[in-house]
Amino acid sequence: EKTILEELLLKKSQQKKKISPINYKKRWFVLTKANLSYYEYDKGKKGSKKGSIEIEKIRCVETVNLEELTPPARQYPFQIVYKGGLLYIYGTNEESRERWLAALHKEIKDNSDLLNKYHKGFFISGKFLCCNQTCKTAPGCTIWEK
Ligand code: 4IP
Ligand code: ZN
Repeated sequence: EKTILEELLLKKSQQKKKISPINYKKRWFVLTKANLSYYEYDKGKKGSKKGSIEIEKIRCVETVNLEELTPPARQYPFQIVYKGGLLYIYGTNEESRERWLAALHKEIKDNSDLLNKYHKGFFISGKFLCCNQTCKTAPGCTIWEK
């Protein structure tokens, strides 16, 4: 499958389990028509695959508002809302983030079940900072201007 875009980006752990740690890992992200996948990356080499999201399962791709006191490495967050989870990724700079948003928007534009509303705040400590809803799958609080 042809690569549309690839870059070393930071990601936040998805915390699929209740006791999962919050941590940030550098992963080599690869976008194809079918998947957004991320791999280990060490000494300039792509390693084993750590995760993958099917493009057709994506429901929203958008920026996220910064938390207070965000370190320099996490200034350009964006979110991937998909059937099965919520992934936060950090662009290396504004151009990097814009490139990923544009490429992803192009690939998901004909997806069924794209959201009309999303959350512009992070989901942290069991709630969305934007609306205080406590369920990760709670309906969005802000119109998504696609
Ligand atoms: C892991 O922490 C990594 O951050 C995983 O990211 C992440 O999986 C795990 O979240 C989290 O527990 P440790 O390495 O300290 O175990 P990666 O897969 O990039 O290594 P995600 O789902 O974010 O890929 P959970 O929710 O899968 O446990
Ligand atoms: Zn919200």
